[in-house]
Amino acid sequence: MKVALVRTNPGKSGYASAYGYIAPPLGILSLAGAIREVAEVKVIDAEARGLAEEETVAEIEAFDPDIVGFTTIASTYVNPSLRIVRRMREEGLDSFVVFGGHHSTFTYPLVLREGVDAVVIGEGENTFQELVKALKERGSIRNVKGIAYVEKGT
Ligand code: B12
Repeated sequence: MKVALVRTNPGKSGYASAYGYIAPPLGILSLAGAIREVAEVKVIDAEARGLAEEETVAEIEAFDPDIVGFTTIASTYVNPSLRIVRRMREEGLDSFVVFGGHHSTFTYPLVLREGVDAVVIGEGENTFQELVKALKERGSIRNVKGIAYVEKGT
């Protein structure tokens, strides 16, 4: 089971220009630690590396993950993440897509409407590990608590 964890590049950040640094993506690093026993993990930090969206898509495709998780701890990450998901789909990559972080936690109906497969609500270490295990072992996420997803249109 291969999992890519992505922080997209929202372009100019007020903090980067004011303080001259880009903070490490603590959330997805913590998640990577939480799932490394059950999956091979690759972290793609497009913001720190200044990757364009097509370069981010190319890195995801080259890794060919079963699951791709996008961090949306700030709303600035949402549109770039959704554009990348659309490009992945256009190019035939059918990885299971998970969003997490503050924005998606509070707006999951909107995010799910855009074609995201599941949203992890709140802190992700335990829930995401359960989700990865469920997909690996059963192929179904039905009994995983702490997620939002669409089933039969609801
Ligand atoms: C530290 C921090 C920063 C730092 C570093 C952020 C970073 N790049 O890592 C700095 C100072 C740079 C920063 C900047 C900004 N921030 Co800030 N920041 C925080 C703060 C205080 C903590 C975030 C953190 O590191 N938490 C610790 C880590 C371990 O947890 P985490 O990232 O939340 O991840 C966990 C869960 O969210 C979840 N999760 C997260 N991602 C994913 C992905 C997947 C796939 C899954 C399953 C789960 C998951 O699981 C993780 C583990 O439990 C939060 C408030 C808070 N108390 O959480 C605000 C907060 C995230 N920031 C916020 C904002 C608005 C911003 C700015 C837009 C401010 C600005 N106007 O410029 C910028 C955005 C920069 C950008 N590039 O977009 C808002 C976001 C609200 C929103 N809806 O957009 C918050 C919620 C504060 C608030 N209440 O207003 N921020």
